[in-house]
Amino acid sequence: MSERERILDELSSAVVNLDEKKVEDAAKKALAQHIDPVEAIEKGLAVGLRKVGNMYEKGELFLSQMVYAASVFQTGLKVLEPELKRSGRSVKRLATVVLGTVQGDIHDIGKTIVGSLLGASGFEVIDLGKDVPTELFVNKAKETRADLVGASALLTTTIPMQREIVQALKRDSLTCKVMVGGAACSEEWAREIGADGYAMDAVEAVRKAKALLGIVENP
Ligand code: B1M
Repeated sequence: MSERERILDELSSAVVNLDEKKVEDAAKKALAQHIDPVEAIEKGLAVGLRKVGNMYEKGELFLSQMVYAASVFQTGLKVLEPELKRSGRSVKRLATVVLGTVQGDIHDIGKTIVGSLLGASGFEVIDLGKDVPTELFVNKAKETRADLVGASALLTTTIPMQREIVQALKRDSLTCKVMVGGAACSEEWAREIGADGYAMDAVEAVRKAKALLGIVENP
């Protein structure tokens, strides 16, 4: 196992083992070893949190442990985030994105990562937070003349809100694009509800946002 793989594994294991101290140390090591913060998040921290989700689903963990794992994840993220933001500091604003987790859903970790990476890639991100009513997505999109609305949903019970957002924006004749994401949805779902795009992770979200808005990547 290479040093890089070992650190990614430490990040993931620290989340699974609910170890705040280890996650902080591993995140600092990742930065010291110049591991891309996006990779440290996606291939380290997020892998651990998804393992925790699977263990919870199988009844191997209590809800309180899943809550704690999310906070361990955030501790690691706090160490990595400044580097993530620094990488995009000098980029000029490409377009405005209104982003949030849909109403009824309080899962905001993935959405926040997507927002950070969009911000670091030159987008102006207006993050509405979690449990966001459809009306607020629409009003903010109007007020800020957003180019893109991004709606995240992780529960099978809350993905219908993504459809509601697509329909409400259309009803108000807003021409902004809509991107959906989150563990509960898929490319097929995005097509079914008339969203313009779907992304399975934060890196793809940036790529999709650029593609939807016709922003040409620097060679
Ligand atoms: Co909950 N939870 N949770 N949870 N939770 C899931 C989603 C679940 C799959 C766990 C399981 O049972 N295996 C399950 C949903 C089942 C279902 O509906 N099919 C579940 C459940 C059931 C629940 C509760 C109902 C539990 C209960 O109370 N009995 C409850 C719901 C509360 C509510 O929302 N009303 C609940 C609560 C919680 C916590 C509060 C404990 C915590 C959330 C803390 C927080 O977000 N602040 C939590 C967590 C941590 C999880 C898991 C373990 C991890 C989610 C996460 O943060 N992943 C999750 C299991 C799983 O997803 N496999 C689970 C890491 C994150 C980086 O990935 O969010 O997928 P993700 O984001 C990715 C991509 O999806 C994508 O990019 C991100 C970065 O790569 N993406 C986008 C996300 N949004 C995007 C938007 C885009 C584009 C891409 O464009 C706009």
